[in-house]
Amino acid sequence: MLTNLLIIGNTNSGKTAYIKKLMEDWDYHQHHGGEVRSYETMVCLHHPILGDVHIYDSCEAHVVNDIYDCVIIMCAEKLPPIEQYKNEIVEKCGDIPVIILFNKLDLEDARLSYHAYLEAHPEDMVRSCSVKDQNIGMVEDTFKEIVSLAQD
Ligand SMILES: Nc1nc2c(ncn2[C@@H]2O[C@H](COP(=O)(O)OP(=O)(O)OP(=O)(O)O)[C@@H](O)[C@H]2O)c(=O)[nH]1
Ligand SMILES: [Mg+2]
Repeated sequence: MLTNLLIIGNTNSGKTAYIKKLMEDWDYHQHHGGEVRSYETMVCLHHPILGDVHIYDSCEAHVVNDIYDCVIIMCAEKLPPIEQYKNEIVEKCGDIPVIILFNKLDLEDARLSYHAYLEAHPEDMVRSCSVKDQNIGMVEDTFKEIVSLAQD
């Protein structure tokens, strides 16, 4: 099973840090030209149950295309243009799961932003994590749930 996942969001929201954290925990292998750069990454991870997961990381909405099974919109203290991303996703990918993932929950500003968003958007699939503090929000747990959603 192969799952293609896109992570988009503002610069500095922690997209690359999130992927690097997953790579520490999952068996990682390089795949045609895939590499971790701070900007626009493509990596391949393998999980014994969830199978192969290709993760793309960008801050540009234009990279959205129909290969994706699921999109993570990464947020931190500042919100990216979520509505614009969602429109782009529906147009290019149709009805796929979109997860609004708040990172940096170890920081007060990100926590405030997360709670405000949750309250204002009860219809959205909103999750939270912290790459820096695994006691606050396990990166791997949120990711496994997201990949499972993408495979449904
Ligand atoms: N406190 C805190 N800092 C974090 C967390 N996650 C990432 N960071 C820091 O935030 C900064 C930006 O992280 P990146 O992963 O480079 O952000 P990015 O979204 O990939 O940014 P671009 O590549 O510019 O689009 C780095 O200094 C990270 O160490 C977190 O959960 N908590
Ligand atoms: Mg990056």
